[in-house]
Amino acid sequence: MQTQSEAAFSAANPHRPPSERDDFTITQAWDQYTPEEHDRWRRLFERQADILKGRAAPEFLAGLDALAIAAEGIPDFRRLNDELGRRTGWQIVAVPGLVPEPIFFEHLANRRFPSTCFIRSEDQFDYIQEPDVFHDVFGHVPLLSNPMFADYMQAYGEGGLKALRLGTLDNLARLYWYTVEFGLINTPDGLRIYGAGIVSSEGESRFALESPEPNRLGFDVLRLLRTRYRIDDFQETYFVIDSYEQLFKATLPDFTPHYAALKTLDELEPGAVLEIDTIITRGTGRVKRH
Ligand code: HBI
Ligand code: FE
Repeated sequence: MQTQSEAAFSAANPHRPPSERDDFTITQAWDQYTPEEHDRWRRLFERQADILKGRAAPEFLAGLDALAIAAEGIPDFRRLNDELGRRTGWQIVAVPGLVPEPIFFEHLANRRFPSTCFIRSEDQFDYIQEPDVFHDVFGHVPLLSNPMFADYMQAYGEGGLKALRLGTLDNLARLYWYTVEFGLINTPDGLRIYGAGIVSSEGESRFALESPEPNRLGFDVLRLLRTRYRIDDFQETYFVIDSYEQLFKATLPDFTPHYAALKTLDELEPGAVLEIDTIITRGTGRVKRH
């Protein structure tokens, strides 16, 4: 009986049924993209590039430039990998979609970022639930060119393999969610966005920095491990780091004491605010829009 990911994999690769040893990678087949697909990438890119001026973290914008990820079309992973490999040793491997956690962590722990290579359809232009090549390459890849963030991502992968063994994956997934996907960073010019889920979303790029609704709280690794998240709406709380080094250092200690502490602490709802929190902005609460 095939799992959902294996079924998706077989559908994307009829010529290559997965085996249990398979790492779920496929070929990007860059020359098979259609002009319409490249054009959709261009429109997504130009819209975000405009919104992110003054909103995205400088290291994110520097990564776009360093890797020459630009409007003209869906990047060729082979070309991206030359530059990315030179800078931080990371490589992008193409996968058909979400891959099983053990595979995902195994890739990250070996400096391989599993990126989808399909692009969303026109009717998904403004929102797509699962990652597509725009979310993965525009959202995640630029910061992989930043050495400190690159180290964090590998450490996260290694932590994930440990969490799988300890059965604490749900907690660790929250660390990824509130940093890699929806993280904010303090800069001398104010709060900026580095999370891939925000930078690849038109609405959330504005909301995360400017809306009075969400809480914005100081990063604290145990606090993140306790806090549930929503996958179907903008975040009710954003966590703010002071540097990527702070992120990396948070992953250095063994998490066993954190996992032990979690057994004595309540899990927290996404919108919770605690006395002990470093409150940057206390939100007015998420207005339910749909
Ligand atoms: N697979 N391709 C891909 N991309 C992801 O972001 C991803 C995944 N599998 C699992 C997963 N993310 C999450 O469960 C992580 O928190 C582990
Ligand atoms: Fe993502």
